[in-house]
Amino acid sequence: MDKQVLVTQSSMPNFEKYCEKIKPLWESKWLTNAGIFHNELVEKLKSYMKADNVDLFVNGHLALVVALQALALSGEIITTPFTFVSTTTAIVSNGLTPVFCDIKEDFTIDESKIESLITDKTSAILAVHVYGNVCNIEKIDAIAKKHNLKVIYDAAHAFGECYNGKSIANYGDISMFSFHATKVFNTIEGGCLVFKDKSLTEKIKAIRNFGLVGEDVAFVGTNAKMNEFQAAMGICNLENIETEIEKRRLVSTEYDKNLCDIDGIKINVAQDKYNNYAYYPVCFDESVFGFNRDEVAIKLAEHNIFARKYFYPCTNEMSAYKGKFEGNTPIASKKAKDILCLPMYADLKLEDVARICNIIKKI
Ligand code: T4K
Repeated sequence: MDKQVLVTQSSMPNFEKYCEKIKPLWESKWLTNAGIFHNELVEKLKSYMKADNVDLFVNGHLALVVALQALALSGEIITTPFTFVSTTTAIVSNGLTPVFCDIKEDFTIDESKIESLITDKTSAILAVHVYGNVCNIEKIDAIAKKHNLKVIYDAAHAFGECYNGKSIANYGDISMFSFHATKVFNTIEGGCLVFKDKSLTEKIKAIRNFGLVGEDVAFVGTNAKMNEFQAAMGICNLENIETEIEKRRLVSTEYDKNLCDIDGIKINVAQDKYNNYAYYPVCFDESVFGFNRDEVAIKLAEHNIFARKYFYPCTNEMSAYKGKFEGNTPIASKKAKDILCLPMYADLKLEDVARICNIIKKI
């Protein structure tokens, strides 16, 4: 039986180090609700992301839900269907209407198609740095300014990235990062918001804590607080972030080397520019490669290698949303049919990468 390789594997801190870190919790018995590790992680992230306003959440999805609520958006939100369902659900669960815009070759929202979707009901653009590929920030910013719209980035995949010499966290009105177990940086489950407007601080804090402001409930809130075990995991993992990204870079380079010259296979060329190597997405053009994405996935699975179809289907083709919300998104639909994310994680052995590529080549 071939060795099993899953699409990703969580990076863990040193076991003793984590145990040492969480030991004081047995004394303090303070496990959640803005404890010492929570506050320590906030400060460490501010420094790492060079950001002034950072708030932590129990997961990235609720962070995004809270971001949209905090900005008091209304009506329509222009967004992409080529994403994890969380992006669309965050919009709909806020009572807002997603208006789907198509994507470009690099999987991010096609900024040239945004303006034609703006109506008098549009209040924001919610774009996604898919696989860590950075959206066209300048154009999106210019459109938002011209039409007085808010910009939210779902930066779930983009932790640790820089753009134009600045941390990616500092673009748009709010950026959301996911710290899920499958991400470049994890707090087991978790996420954060980085926001421009300091005056949102208390509102965001309140919404993620049941809307409480003192004894009053000022907002219809939720419970989205990060606990101390998550925060401690984050503090330990953050110490290794540079090594994590460097190891991923080596894996990515090995894939590139093996796959770049195969007809019908399109690798993610945008990756090297911004580089956190969160995913290794590959598009299979059946008419040239001879096999479609599903056939490749099955062949890899026969060898105990489990690649994943991130992101298939597009969110506007999912039963919950299909037919309910607008969107002419042929490129997103095509990409969703061709895409396969190959295994990618820091401890993936280069010989396993070579084995995966050989199976693909033999197909
Ligand atoms: N926006 C975008 C663009 C996103 O991609 C996501 C999440 C969000 C928003 C929301 O952020 P969070 O609320 O999740 O913070 C995964 C993740 O659950 C999800 O975080 C992620 N995106 C999405 C793309 O993928 P699954 O259903 O594929 O996970 P699962 O359980 O099949 O795991 C995949 C592989 O990861 C496993 O085969 C092995 C490995 N793994 C998994 C877990 C759970 C580990 O090594 N350790 C683990 O603990 O959703």
